[in-house]
Amino acid sequence: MASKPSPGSAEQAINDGWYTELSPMWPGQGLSLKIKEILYRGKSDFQDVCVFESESMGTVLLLDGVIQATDRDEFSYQEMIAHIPMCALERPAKKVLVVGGGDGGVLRELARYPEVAEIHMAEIDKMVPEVSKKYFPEMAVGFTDPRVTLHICDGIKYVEDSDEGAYDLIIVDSSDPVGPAEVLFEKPFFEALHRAVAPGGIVCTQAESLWLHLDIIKALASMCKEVFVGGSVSYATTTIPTYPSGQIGMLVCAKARAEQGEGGTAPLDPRIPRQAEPGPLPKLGVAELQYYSHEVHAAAFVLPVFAKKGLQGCLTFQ
Ligand code: SPD
Repeated sequence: MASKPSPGSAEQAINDGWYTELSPMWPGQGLSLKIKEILYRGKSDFQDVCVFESESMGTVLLLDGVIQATDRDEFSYQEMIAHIPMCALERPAKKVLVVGGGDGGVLRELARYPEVAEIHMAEIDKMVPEVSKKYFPEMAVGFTDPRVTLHICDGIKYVEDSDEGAYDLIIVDSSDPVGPAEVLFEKPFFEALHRAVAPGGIVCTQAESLWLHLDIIKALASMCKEVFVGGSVSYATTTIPTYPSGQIGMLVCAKARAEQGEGGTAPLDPRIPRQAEPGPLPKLGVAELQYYSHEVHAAAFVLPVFAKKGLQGCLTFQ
């Protein structure tokens, strides 16, 4: 007898030439994409990995049956989660850490900044960079930048073991909080992130959808406010057709500046872009930005009324 597909696995989600994204995180709905060809299916130590060619969105990467990236729209998420914090910083970032993000898209975006000296990535699943390099060369091109060091390891342990204030920016490019990424949404991890980021630095984390996960965002933002004392916590949003509800956001948490004691200067306001928009990177074949601009940066923090009300008291600038 054939074994039953595990819930959330790619086996469960692929039927009659169509993939449907099913998850208890968005019950009762599921985006469907018509499949041209399945290119890869594997099971790593951590999750189910699948790549397929779709009719409408190009190549698609699934982890545990959930869309992580498609050729057609990945730039909106990768550019926003990288450039919002990079451009909000008061001083150009020199040392950046990416936790997760094994597809390489965020690395590609960070590589656009000539001032960055070191980019570290802590990715738990070696299958994700391997598969991405093979099937998503335009996204994974960031791995070829000489400033990038890939550490295949537990991201939490990596952050805990980092020196205090080691990074100007830490980006947590995680999958959803079910499965291997669940721990990346918990307080002990945020306390470790706070320790590892420099005073005046930023931690920017994938923070789900306003339409589906307002309760998760509320809890996450409130917890971050407890951790980033004297700093600031903000939510920025981007549109992306292949993520559930077509929208995803990020929490942008600024650590208090060294000189900023109680009653001192105001916390960093990430709604203001301070660093120049990065350009193309011909050396790696990386073209102009397609989504991010300073105008989009400022607009990303403007929340619709229901979200503003729902997050009342959880964010620093309201
Ligand atoms: N619902 C899916 C959320 C996935 C966020 N991470 C995507 C990784 C892209 N680098």
